[in-house]
Amino acid sequence: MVLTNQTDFPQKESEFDLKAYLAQRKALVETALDDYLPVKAPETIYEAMRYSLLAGGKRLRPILCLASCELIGGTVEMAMPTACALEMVHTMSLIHDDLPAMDNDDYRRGKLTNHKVYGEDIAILAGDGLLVYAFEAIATYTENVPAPRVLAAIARLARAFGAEGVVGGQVVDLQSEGRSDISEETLHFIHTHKTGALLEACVVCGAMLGGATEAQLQHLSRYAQNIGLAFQIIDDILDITKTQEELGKTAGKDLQAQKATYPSIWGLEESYHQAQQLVRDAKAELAEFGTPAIPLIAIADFITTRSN
Ligand code: GRG
Repeated sequence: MVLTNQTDFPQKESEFDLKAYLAQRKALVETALDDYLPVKAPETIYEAMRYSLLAGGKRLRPILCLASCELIGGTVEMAMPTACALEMVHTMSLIHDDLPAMDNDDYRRGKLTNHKVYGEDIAILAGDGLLVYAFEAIATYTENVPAPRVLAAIARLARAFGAEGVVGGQVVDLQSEGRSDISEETLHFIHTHKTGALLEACVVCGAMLGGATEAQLQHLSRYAQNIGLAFQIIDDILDITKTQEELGKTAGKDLQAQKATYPSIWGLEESYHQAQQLVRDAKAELAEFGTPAIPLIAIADFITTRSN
């Protein structure tokens, strides 16, 4: 069963076709991204922005945002501009992360990285353009949502992406490279900020737009924190166990850059067990939502079963 609106929610997890749901949501998001960002003059910058934004990827962040808005009783339409903005800022972070001054990567989403195609100067600006346009898109295209909810979502996204969140996590990650004395606490800080903060914002912003209560936001925030950490643990495992073709980006980068990871501290098996426990904890936070939470439950399971 593919969900198109609230009334389609399945009554049992076994009736829910996650693969079809993810494919349908990905297609909706990609159509909206294409519409929101047409090519204008100067063409080079729009082409560079679109090159990375429309290069594929799982679209997990916008899908989480749409799903949490619907869980609260909102619609896909109410959350779509914010969902796309979340994908824009995520793509921006990937473009900058791949730059020679950061991770220096040649491949992303199965294609050459932005700076390899357009040069470092344009890649920096493509990231900047996406970051700023994300906020313009929310403010311009959100309809049928009370303005205070939209403002709250904008503030939440900005906080998650700035020095208190993704930027802060990236800084500590860069400072930790090549050091053998990184504690589990520091690793936890890096991952909860660099990866977890944005995933949490996706779920929380979607729920805010749908009109969630404070208590519902607390549950969803903890759900997202747990899947965020599980997501990064699995990312570290995949970096070791998969090939470049399977990942669409260079494999084995963490070992090469002498990065501390969960597998380097706990080993592969224990890391996988920890990720599974986090997914169980995440799902427990959804208990009070009943059957409308089935998509978020299935997405939590997908975090540990994904292969790229
Ligand atoms: C935040 C203003 C600002 C600047 C960027 C470079 C940087 C600062 C932060 C790096 C953030 C980063 C790249 C974190 C890694 C997150 C992660 C696990 C990405 C992979 O996500 P997937 O697997 O990728 O969802 P797809 O391609 O499927 O979207």
